Amino acid sequence: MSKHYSGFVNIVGKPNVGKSTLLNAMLGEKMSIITHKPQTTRHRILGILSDENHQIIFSDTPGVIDQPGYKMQKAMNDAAFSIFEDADLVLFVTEPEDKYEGDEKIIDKLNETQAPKFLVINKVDISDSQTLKELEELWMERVKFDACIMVSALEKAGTDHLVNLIMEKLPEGPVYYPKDQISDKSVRFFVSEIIREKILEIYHQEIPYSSEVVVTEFKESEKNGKDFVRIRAEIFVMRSSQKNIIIGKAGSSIKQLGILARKDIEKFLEKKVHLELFVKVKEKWRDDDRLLKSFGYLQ
Ligand SMILES: Nc1nc2c(ncn2[C@@H]2O[C@H](COP(=O)(O)OP(=O)(O)OP(=O)(O)O)[C@@H](O)[C@H]2O)c(=O)[nH]1
Ligand SMILES: [Mg+2]
Repeated sequence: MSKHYSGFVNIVGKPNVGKSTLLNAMLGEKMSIITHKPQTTRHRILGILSDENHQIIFSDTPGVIDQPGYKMQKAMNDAAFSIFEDADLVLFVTEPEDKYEGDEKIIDKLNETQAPKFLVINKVDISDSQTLKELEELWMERVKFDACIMVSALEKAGTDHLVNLIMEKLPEGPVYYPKDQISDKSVRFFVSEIIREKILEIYHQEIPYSSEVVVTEFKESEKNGKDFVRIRAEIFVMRSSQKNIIIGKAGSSIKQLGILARKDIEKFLEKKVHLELFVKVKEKWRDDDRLLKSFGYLQ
């Protein structure tokens, strides 16, 4: 019998450095949503990469925030820091624009963790070798990384090499998940994430950060011999003024949101989709334990 190697590889770093883009590049699948806005990822999401003798269980996590402002951000930070507890390998992601500030806590955590750790410098496509070298030196002085790898997650440059290095570091271990499983999250979760990604893209300022999406109905149906999925989702916002913005003049904005989200959901499900969106006001959802629980932020 040949040996089996497996482990939990946890991706951590500040918001917007490209953690989710990197996860998707390594998996070759769009698993995590990506936008140009910080704090896109809100939950810990597992992405599983298996071959015959290996299983890597990646965790994408929310970007680490120095000063969380409300309970949801606190829960996001807890999710980010929780990854140090069960890691077989930590990938710390940074990029040339990620200014070195407010990083003491994460540096302490990195130095405390017993697991091997890689420094991943992302976005090399928009930098030069001098800057990258300085960045590497700055980080290598502060944390005992086992390796430094330069990548462009966007262009998938260096990401296969990174996967190979990870495989070499994996301990011998069991098959944690069925080999054909690629995530721990449900289809409904990914559908709500796609809608949230479009909210981040279309709306400005505080709107995306005040919104949460819940899929309340997901039904596979058939019409005229064709399969389709009927999806109903609710968008929670904090104020009725925000509800008006989400809906837009004569419903124009929510219509655009529905079209963009439906297209991507259809791509994801490889089926026709009928999508209905509803907007609800829940004033303090970001600080409400019960709602945060029902949205999956708290246990
Ligand atoms: N030029 C360039 N841009 C990148 C690269 N990787 C990611 N980006 C961009 O950086 C932005 C943030 O990417 P994300 O993957 O959402 O970053 P994240 O670290 O997951 O962010 P949070 O979820 O908010 O913590 C997006 O606009 C990406 O397209 C890269 O290698 N090169
Ligand atoms: Mg992310």
